Amino acid sequence: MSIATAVEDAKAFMFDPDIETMPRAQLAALQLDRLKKTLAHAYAKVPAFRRKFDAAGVAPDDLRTLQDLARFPFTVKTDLRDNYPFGLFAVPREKVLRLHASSGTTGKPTVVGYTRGDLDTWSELMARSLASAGAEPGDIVHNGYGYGLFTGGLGAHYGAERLGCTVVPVSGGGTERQVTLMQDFAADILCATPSYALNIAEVAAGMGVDIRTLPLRFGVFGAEPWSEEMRRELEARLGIKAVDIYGLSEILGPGVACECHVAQDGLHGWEDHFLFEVVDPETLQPLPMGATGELVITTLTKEALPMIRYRTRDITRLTDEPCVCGRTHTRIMRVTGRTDDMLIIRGVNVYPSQVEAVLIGLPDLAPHYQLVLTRKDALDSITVEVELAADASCDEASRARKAGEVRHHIKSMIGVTCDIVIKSSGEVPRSQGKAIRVKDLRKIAS
Ligand code: DLL
Repeated sequence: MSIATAVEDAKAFMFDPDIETMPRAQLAALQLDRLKKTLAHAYAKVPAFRRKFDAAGVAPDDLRTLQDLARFPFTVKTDLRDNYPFGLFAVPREKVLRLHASSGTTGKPTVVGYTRGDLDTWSELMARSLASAGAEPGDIVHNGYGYGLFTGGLGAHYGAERLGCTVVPVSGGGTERQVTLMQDFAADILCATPSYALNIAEVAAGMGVDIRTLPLRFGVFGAEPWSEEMRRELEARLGIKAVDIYGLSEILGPGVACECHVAQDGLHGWEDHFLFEVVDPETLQPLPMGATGELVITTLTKEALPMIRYRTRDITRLTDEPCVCGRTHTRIMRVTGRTDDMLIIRGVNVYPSQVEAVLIGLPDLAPHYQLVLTRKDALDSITVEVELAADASCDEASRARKAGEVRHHIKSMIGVTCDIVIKSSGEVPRSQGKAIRVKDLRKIAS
């Protein structure tokens, strides 16, 4: 396909072509206008924001250009916890039509709320994202994201309906039934976490169902870090194009950014509703376009829960290089991990997604793995537990050879020495939603 055809093709399916292809100057003017309103709204309605602004010696009127945002204080997850449950809401509680919450590893959950207007914006941005991922009105969307307090299920659900699709609200779990429904209803689009999509592919194979022969065209995968290697694996196993979608509950839920199926190369961040910055996670200074650091997001239209410079902890970089699809919105390149997921093993920084990329590239292994952390005599160790492919030979000698090979590749690609445990097929726990990649036994041991 030539680039021109690709652009026309992609444009045909844009949910909101005027906005998605808006020239930069116009987009920046829209952002400035909305940013001023958001700062004023947060300052007037949320005492916690007012206190933070006052302490930093800034007021909403100090913002004259988009660059002035750098003078405003960051918001972090503990601000939500400290104001649990509704303290950061900028509207009376009765105006909040929906609550979602994410359970943290420690303490209270993070609670987020949406007005009618916010729910409308969310549906629209999810519809835009799904269309960018290849969905079209009339498609059947099999929604395997969890329904409930997690934003994935309902977020994708209302977006798909807004686009004009038929939604199958199946949520996570009951995987054999999911395969049967995908077959019987002839799903066109699969929405799920990448790890759960892999689980579906495996269960289907076990049932003797070849998903590649079904009408399924696109997978819209997100909610956890995944690698290019995992993308290729999912595409091969499911016979689809796999597209990356990003979001977080504190900002919206799914639909903050999404790849286009044309380029599959970075996620278009919807800049008419959000302002993206990347900062150095140590110094907190803004980094230039293209540099890798922590993603910081400011909402531009949120009513119930405006967020000013929210530190996502997600590691990525932005690019403003034009995309072949014709969309002008800045792309967030794949989120490779979180600052708080980063493992430091004897001085080497390791992200689980880096290990994933190595494992999937090796023959005779299944893409199921977990990293186990232990501590002995104040020294941290990492054990990679990975499964053999179902058809690989599993005698002791082959396992030992395989373990040596994995250890060597991880050492040479990532620079860390690991212990390797080669598990038999089916021994690594399967994901029903967000996969648990790291088992940290250090606190228990010490
Ligand atoms: O995971 C929202 C979502 C649902 C996004 C469905 C995409 C699809 P939370 O539970 O609040 O919200 O978790 C947000 O998940 O800060 C990232 O660390 C991670 N995350 C989300 N999408 C991606 C992605 C939903 N595409 C946290 N790649 C975020 C890497 C992702 N990490």
